[in-house]
Formats: sequence, structure tokens, C-alpha cells
Amino acid sequence: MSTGAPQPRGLLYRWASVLPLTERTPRITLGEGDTPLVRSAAIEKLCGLDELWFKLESCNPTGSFKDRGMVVAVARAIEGGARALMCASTGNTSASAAAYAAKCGLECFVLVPGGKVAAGKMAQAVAYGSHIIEVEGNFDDALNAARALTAKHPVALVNSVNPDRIQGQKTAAYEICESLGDAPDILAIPVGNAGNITAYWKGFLECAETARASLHPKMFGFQAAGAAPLVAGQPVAEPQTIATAIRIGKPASWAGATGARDESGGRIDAVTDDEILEAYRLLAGKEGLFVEPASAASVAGLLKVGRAGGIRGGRAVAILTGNGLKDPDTATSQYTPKITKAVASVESVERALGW
Ligand code: AN7
Repeated sequence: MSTGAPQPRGLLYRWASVLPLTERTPRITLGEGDTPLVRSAAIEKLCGLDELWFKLESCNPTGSFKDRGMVVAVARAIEGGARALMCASTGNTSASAAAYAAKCGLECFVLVPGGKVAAGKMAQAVAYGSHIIEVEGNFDDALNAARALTAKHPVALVNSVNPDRIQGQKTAAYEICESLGDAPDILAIPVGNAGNITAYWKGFLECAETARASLHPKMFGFQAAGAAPLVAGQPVAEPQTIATAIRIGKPASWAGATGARDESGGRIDAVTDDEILEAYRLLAGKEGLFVEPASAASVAGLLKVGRAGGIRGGRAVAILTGNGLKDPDTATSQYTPKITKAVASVESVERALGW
């Protein structure tokens, strides 16, 4: 007879053996990880790939990949005696930090660039009860302030400069190797502060070392053209892009990103806002996947490289980092909805449809 109690879910249960946990680390969870890997219907052909798979990190509890790193960072902060968290954020890190803080009874302070965070993400930070500080300046300025503040006050910094974040985020690479039975040939990922590309590369290297994979992927990172310091080879003082999540001019994990690129034989390229929005519309319209603009950058990049003849078959995974519902303003600005009014009768709906 079953006792009826469900098995606990979440990263700290599922991936305990590859995470820096002790017996005293609290096994907190919001049900993060174990996200779907789904095969492309249409876009893979446009890119010249044999197979394209989408890793739906938008299916994490707060709607983005950040929950993977956050659950580890918050658990370790609690283990270390923290009572409060702080982060700088373009919106997803703050949503995630605020959610775990709410669950664990911690205070959470989030520093966000004023007027540049998508509406859904602000709603999350408010709903989860965090203290929100809108700073003048961009994400890079906010991160500098958060670093200085957490050095001075007893508050745990949960940006990806915290190595526990990288440890948690690497688990997505393990899941991909497990689902596919090996690593893919190409891993396409949007790059902002560059923690995620650093974490995936770490995960794929560990998978190869532990015989979970026979190869490692070429890491293809994509930045928005107005915020592409890694492509330019120098920081961007005034980053600009419609993909506000990756509106970052001085990535903290700079060396991690260039290391992943160079060690894997990959590339870090820029995609324009128009290219991002084309991929955004294709993902929704041809794949049924509504993502936020930053997430579409990974697919925009594959399309761009593929159309230029830079892809010759093979299997790729694109990381869809965040949910489209987070940024309703971009969604409404992209479409002119065709909506017909009718009364709720057969005749009226038939007339409205021209049947
Ligand atoms: C949807 O939330 O930096 O290169 O403060 O929200 O690891 O920074 C978000 C980044 C990609 C880039 N896709 O990842 C933040 C923040 C989405 C994102 C990225 C972000 P990193």
C-alpha cells in the first residue's frame, strides 16, 4: 500500500550527488528542474539542422531558468545562517530570489534598473513580497551596488557571481545528456551576465568526465546586438535591446563565457532586435512556444548561423530561458490581433467567421 505521500521533487533531491550539499543543507524546493525537452516542428529545417530540441526552462516554477541556481544558492545561504538575500536583476533573478525567500521566510532585497524590467517580472517581485529598489542606471550599475552592499551588511548575494548559482544551473546540462542519451553537437543559449553559459559548459564537461556523455557540444552563445560586449571584446557603457533580460554591458562571468566558447570550439555572436523578434514570432507561431525576447535570441542565432551556411546538420539544443507571459508589452506590440465581436449564438458566430 502506498502511504499517499508523493516523492519529493526538485533539484536538491534529483541532483544531490553532483551539488555542493551537506547533511545540514535544507532540502528546499519549489519543484524546479526536470524541464521538458521538445523536438522542433519547423525551425530545425530553417537552420540546416538534422535535429533541433528546445529545453523549456520557462517551465520552472517562476517561469525561468534562474530557479535552478537560486534553489542551491538559497539553501546554502540558509545553511550559512543568512536571514536576508539581495540581488541585482533585469527581472528573472529577482523573481526567483523573491519566490524562494517567500517560501523560506527570508527577507529579499532586489535592485532593478528603473523602467527596464518587463511587467510580469515586476509583478512577481511584488507578489512574492520582496523589497524593490529601482536604481538609476543599468543592470551593471545595480550589480556593483549589490556587491558593495552585501560586503557591508549581513545579507547574502544571490547573483551568479555566487558559485552556488552556477552549480545549480549546470544541472540542466545533465538533464539534456540524460534525455538525449548523449550531449548534443551544438548548444545554443542567450548570453547576458554569462552565468548560464558558464554553468552549462561546466555541466557538459562533468558529464563527459563521468561517462554521461561521449562528446561535448560546441557552445553557441548569442547576445543582443545593442548589448554585445563579448562580441565587441569590451564592455558596452549604454546597452540597449528589446530583450531587456540581456540588456547587460559588462558580464560578470566574462571569462567563463569566452572560456566556454574557446574550449568547445564554439562562437559568441550578436543578433539584432529584428532577428530576435523574427525568432520570437516563429517560436510562437510555428512551434507553439511563447517565450520572452531574450530566450528567442538563442533561436535567432541558430537561424542566422544556419542561413549563412555555418551549420551542416547535426543535433542542437536551444535553451528557452524564460516564459513569454513575463513580457506582455512586447507581445502586444508585436501583433495586431484579429478579434471579431459576436453575440454567443450559432448564427452570430457564423456571421462573424464568414461561414
Ligand atoms: C530570460 O535576471 O541577468 O547570461 O538579472 O532572464 O546567465 O545572465 C537574466 C538573464 C537569458 C541571460 N535569458 O543569462 C537577471 C538576468 C533570460 C534571462 C538570460 C537572462 P545569463
